[in-house]
Amino acid sequence: MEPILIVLGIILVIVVGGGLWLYAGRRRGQVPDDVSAHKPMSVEDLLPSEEGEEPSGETASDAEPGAEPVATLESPESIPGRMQRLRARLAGAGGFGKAVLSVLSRGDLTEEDWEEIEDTLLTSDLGIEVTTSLMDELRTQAKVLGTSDPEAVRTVLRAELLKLVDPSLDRSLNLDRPTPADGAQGTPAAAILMVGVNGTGKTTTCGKLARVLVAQDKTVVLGAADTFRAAAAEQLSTWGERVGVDVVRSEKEGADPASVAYDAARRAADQEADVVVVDTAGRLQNKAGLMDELGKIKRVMEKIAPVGEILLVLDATTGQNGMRQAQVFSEAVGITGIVLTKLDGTAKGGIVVTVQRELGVPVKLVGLGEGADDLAPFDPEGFVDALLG
Ligand SMILES: Nc1nc2c(ncn2[C@@H]2O[C@H](COP(=O)(O)OP(=O)(O)O)[C@@H](O)[C@H]2O)c(=O)[nH]1
Ligand SMILES: [Mg+2]
Repeated sequence: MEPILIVLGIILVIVVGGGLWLYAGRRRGQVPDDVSAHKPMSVEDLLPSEEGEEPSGETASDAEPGAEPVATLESPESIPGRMQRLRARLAGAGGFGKAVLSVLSRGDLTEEDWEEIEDTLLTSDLGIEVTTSLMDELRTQAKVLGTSDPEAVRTVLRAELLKLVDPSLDRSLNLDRPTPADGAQGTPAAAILMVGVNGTGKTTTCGKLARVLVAQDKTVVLGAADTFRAAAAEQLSTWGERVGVDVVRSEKEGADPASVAYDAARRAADQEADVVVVDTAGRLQNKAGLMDELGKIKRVMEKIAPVGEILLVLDATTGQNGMRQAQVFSEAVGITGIVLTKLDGTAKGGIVVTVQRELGVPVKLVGLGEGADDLAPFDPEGFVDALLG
């Protein structure tokens, strides 16, 4: 072959190869959204996000070369990031603590001032019993203190509210891998059962919780045991797809919820997943029916391994009515923790105290918005600080 042809060939390879490399580089540079998904928290992150418009999209075309092609996947926000954002949102709701604080800071309180404080506490869903004892405590402290120094008053009120919320309670989710039931195959996952009245936020919480767990590098299986409405399984599947979590569901509307729950626990054990989260229907037809359905779901799941968490989902905006429903659920099935949703929609944070006292179990998670990452572990100190503004 002519040497000139060899030289031309080499030049051609360099030009074409270089061009392709540059093109690929530009394409990589064309996805600033992906880059911004990993930037630190900013003010915009504190604002409510539009449904389906989470900033953390990641698609297959953005992935490292050689990675498995996957559908549009989202990377959920980390725990510290969401705590900070949720705290800001809670403070924005204007807690009752702030109102009480402003009266207390007047110093030399008249009977009228005390009545104002009492009214504020009562309308915050603290209940009469807690309000009365808190009033006594505050009156005593005010006498001892004998000052209107806002900092000192704040310290006293903060301590009293914190005592009511009880920072000593264990609020961690039980995610320990359970011991398999006798004769069960596979490696059972930690099981979480989500229960509560229709509309309180169960399905949403299952999805948000899956995201929290994925952000903690856990593998998750979701079970759509609300077979009452086909839309419920669809809703859960959408959540699952967004973070790349398997969803076990029945194609048949009205299928046996217990059998779906069992299949989900089975699938999780076969896959050696870390956690299985099972959504249920919230029909409150009568207590016997509820006990029957939830009891059966729990029993069949326990053919694989014990259920470590039964979370009661409560809507914080429903006040006393919600409390009555909660009682029925807690009698129907043993509750291990409470998820208080829609705290963003109420300044009545007193419900946290009331529900813990009446049900005897801690609030473990709180929902503070409709956004995908608007769920966080409940933090008593952060909560009280937010109430005080
Ligand atoms: N503002 C607000 N809305 C919520 C929260 N959690 C759930 N929701 C909304 O409540 C509605 C009912 O939720 P869903 O999960 O379907 O309730 P379920 O019937 O118990 O499964 C939906 O519109 C959710 O977006 C929350 O923490 N804050
Ligand atoms: Mg639902």
